[in-house]
Amino acid sequence: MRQRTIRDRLLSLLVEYQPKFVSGEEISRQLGCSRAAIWKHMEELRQQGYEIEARPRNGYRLMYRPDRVAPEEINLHLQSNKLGQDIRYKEEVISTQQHAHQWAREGAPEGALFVAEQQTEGKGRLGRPWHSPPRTGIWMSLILRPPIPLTEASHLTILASLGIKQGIERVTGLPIQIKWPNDLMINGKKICGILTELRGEQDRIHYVIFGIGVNVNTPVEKFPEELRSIATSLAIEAGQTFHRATLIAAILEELEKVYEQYLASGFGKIKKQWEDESQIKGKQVIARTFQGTIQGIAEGLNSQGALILQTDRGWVPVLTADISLK
Ligand code: BTX
Repeated sequence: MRQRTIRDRLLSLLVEYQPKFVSGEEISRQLGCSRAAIWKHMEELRQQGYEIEARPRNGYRLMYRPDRVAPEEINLHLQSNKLGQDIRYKEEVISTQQHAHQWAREGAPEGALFVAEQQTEGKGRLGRPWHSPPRTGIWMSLILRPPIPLTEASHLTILASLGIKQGIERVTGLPIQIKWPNDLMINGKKICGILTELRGEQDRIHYVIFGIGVNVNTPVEKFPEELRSIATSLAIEAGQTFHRATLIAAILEELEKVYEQYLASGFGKIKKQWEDESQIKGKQVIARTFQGTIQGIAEGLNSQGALILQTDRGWVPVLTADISLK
């Protein structure tokens, strides 16, 4: 398990006592460090936008807590074994995927997470852009090192969509639909996209990076015109905003459960659960693939994670495509 830093523990104490004061003496005692060290960490928190009132006789009290997805905020909520135990954070990046790839090449541990407040060139599949405005969504990349062959890589997007769905539902209570292979939707509009990228050889995956983008508190006017009919956010759908760090923690915890289940017992149960939750069986599907368009009735997933369509020409497995329901 991750060692919590002094700053993590200081923030956690201030949050725990909020709206009351906590004395400098108590902080020193609990954190096991000097008043001077505490003062330094208080100043760092203030620079990050936390408002902390200091009164000579009462101590310190948290007046305002900015909505940030920094590690110390995520750590306040996260109870996982591996996922998110090592977090890197930046205010603004081109794409969190870039940073995660570099980190993975340098040996990032399984479960390492790169998260940013804003992406200037967030990317979707096939080089498509992913709109990632500042401080309204979750833009993060998670590194895993599953001991599976490349041929089973399709399992990963399936299990990611299940885990992320469950994490978002746990916090928001909103009903999320899964759209194969990599989108989560509410009322037919996209709230989350998952980009799975990996490096490996035939019989071994070196690492997988799940790029996860969730529109959390994005108001309608922050979506560009062309996305308004196809995209939505959790806040728009629920009529309330959500604490993004809490959501990240829930997503990581639920994803970890599904991933551990996968490593322990294979794809079978996950496939079944995905089929039940996606409600895709029996639906008329149009799948746009590199080879052309395929129309058929969805039968579910095969053991590889491909979507099976019953077409005029018989069963066709579709490994990657953009699909729409007829
Ligand atoms: P995708 O190719 O399935 O979806 C991209 C398409 O979705 C775009 O062409 C556009 O039509 C639409 N779109 C763009 N931005 C949004 C948005 N914010 N909400 C809803 N729809 C949108 C999906 O690819 C995978 C996206 C992964 C994004 C994450 S964010 C963290 C990580 N870093 C990074 O650069 N990408 C991933």
